[in-house]
Amino acid sequence: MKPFRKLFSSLCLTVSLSLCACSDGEVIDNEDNPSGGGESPFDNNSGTTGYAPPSGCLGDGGASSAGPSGRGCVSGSTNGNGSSGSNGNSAGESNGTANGEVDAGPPQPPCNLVTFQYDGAATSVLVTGSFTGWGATEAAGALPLVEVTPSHWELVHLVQPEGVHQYKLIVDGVWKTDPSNPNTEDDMVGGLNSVLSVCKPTIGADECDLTKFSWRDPVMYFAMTDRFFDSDGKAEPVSGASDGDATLGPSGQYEGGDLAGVTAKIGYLADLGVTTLWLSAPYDNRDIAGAAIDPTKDTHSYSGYHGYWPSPADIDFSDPAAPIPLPQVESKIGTSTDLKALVSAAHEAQGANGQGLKVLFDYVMRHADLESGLYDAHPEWFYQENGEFPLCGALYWDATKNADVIGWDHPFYTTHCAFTPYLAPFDFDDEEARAWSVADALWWAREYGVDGYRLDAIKHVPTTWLNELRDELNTNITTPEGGRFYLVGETFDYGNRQLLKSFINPKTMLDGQFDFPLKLKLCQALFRPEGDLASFEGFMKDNDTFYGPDAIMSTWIGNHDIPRAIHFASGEITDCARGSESDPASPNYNAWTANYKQPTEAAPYERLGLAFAVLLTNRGVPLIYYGDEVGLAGGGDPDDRRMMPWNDNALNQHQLALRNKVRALSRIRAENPVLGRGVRTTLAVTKDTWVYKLEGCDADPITVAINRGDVANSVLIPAGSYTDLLTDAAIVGGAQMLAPRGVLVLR
Ligand SMILES: [Ca+2]
Ligand SMILES: [Ca+2]
Repeated sequence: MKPFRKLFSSLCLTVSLSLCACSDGEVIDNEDNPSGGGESPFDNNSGTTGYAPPSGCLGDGGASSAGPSGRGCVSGSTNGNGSSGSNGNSAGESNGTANGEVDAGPPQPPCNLVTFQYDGAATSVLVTGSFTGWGATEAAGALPLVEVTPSHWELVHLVQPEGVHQYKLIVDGVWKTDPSNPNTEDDMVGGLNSVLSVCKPTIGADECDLTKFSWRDPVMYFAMTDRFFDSDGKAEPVSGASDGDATLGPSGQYEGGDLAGVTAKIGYLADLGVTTLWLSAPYDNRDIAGAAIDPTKDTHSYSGYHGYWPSPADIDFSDPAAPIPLPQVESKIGTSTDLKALVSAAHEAQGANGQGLKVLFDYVMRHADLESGLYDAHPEWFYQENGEFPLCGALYWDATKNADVIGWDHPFYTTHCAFTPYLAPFDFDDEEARAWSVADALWWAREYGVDGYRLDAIKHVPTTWLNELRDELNTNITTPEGGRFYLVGETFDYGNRQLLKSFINPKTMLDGQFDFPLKLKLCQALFRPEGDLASFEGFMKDNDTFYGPDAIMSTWIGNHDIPRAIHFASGEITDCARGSESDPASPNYNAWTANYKQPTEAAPYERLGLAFAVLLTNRGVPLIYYGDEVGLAGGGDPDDRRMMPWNDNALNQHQLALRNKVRALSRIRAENPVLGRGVRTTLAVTKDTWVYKLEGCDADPITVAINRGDVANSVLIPAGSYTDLLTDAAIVGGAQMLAPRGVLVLR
């Protein structure tokens, strides 16, 4: 017990029990409470609303019934929103009052009232967790469940504070997860914690001015400049980089895409419904080829075409606004003038939301080229041991784990190790190094007028760096669009949500991160035959609040570090966490291979379209990785970075259909901010279908119905008259047949 109790306080991970929204009659689904799902008289997957359970909590399936364990109820008003931190009607807008359909009903219990249950013979059942201080005994704070009927134990408890908690049951002295709660996460000591989330996401009062841009609105697009569009037919290769035919497969070479090419395609992006552009790192990179991270396995050589190998001069930022010499744009993709023209073109474009496109640069702070002027002048700003950079791929002793741990994940080396011997890792414990890097990031932000950064490999940077960057941004960029200079981090981790969360605080750190755990669950739910939307819905409910009320995560299904999404959708790749593998000896090898061809059947494209439908009709900043709108093929890095195909004649009909769907969905999102700002209520969910509604801000609610099945499935749409925004067809509520892998977006 002891080891994990200690770890819990700082490291625990989480998910939640399902919640019921008392106020708006949200359907209770017991799918995620398998032990009790069928027993509750309030079990309600049919879409009916307005049950009145004994507790007086509308729609509550568990507060005091014999139903499943551990439900919180959402009160009828805004709660858990930032500083208010309490229930009540203070914030005005509400997840429940917006639709005007709900009777006042009985008084609402607080949203953090949770019923814990346990079924089984025992002499003592305790619950303990982050809300009890992890006491192991009643005297130490653990809470006793009462045997209300033979072998059925219950405790109704007001869990505080609101938010996400981890816990375990202690049954006759044995610590175990709550069998009635499917939401668990790694407890970091080889087991699992049960995870509980209390209270539902809410809409801040200041988020409902729909005429104003909010960072909850954007559809983001990642264009990797070198691989997007070659405006002049010229490329500037570096000597020795492994070249390949990037139109069809992997290449490590510069391929000719350029900043002017991105500018030329801003109109395409605006038409596609994109409202924010994430541009690959435009900074001057090293000009010679470099070996792979593990050259003993991957013998290819790579150029800096991706932009992740910055090679700054010894720039003096004494005057932060006038550095000497000026930081340089990578000459192989263009000039400073080209970059300014790109940002201007984006800002001046007419996005589908009626506004210009926002621009994020990828910022790379972890390292600098060994041959850079900066390293040459300040080797002491980089972390070395005995004149060498400790490599991230090596093992280091971790006293807290009493084991060797790889540098990528080691508590110290993760922020001090080098990705490769030629990329000098900054030592951000050095105040001067930190100040230089933060000054550099601030200069690029101001000089080019960008609206945010995508921060590469943020878990490899100490939070002091992040805190100082946020401080400088707050001081120097005082009226950012949407009230934030959006900082979205990349922490490549599909399971450890607590780790992702540890970098999120819009006031002092990140606004959000790329939601790796959501990508995993979305892929499993939609692309795998065994996928289950009821389980996914439970995850989503919890995930909505997990990172805090002010967090804005970027949600995604594909990026440049993993095989292309279409191959997960096709079933060619069955492991939704599969990454790039460049070791030819590995059975998962997928980097430099011709194995990943453009699928020719419809189903994979339709499944990918469904994934975009979920992303584009839910909270977060949905990301489109360039080419995914046409289901571009490709294995792992660098095969996932083929040239963007611009000739529609080279695309099959399913690719064109997918692009039409992504375009329609993106434009629907741009025109209906409620999809990003509103609160989701599930109306019905089964293994294969999910019907939900987004509402709030006095906007017309949007009802979404999806069918992940490969056969048509019927769903029940609440009574009313709707327009299907994807087809403009008029739809009347009632039973609707959804095509295989079909979606309705109804207003
Ligand atoms: Ca070019
Ligand atoms: Ca260069």
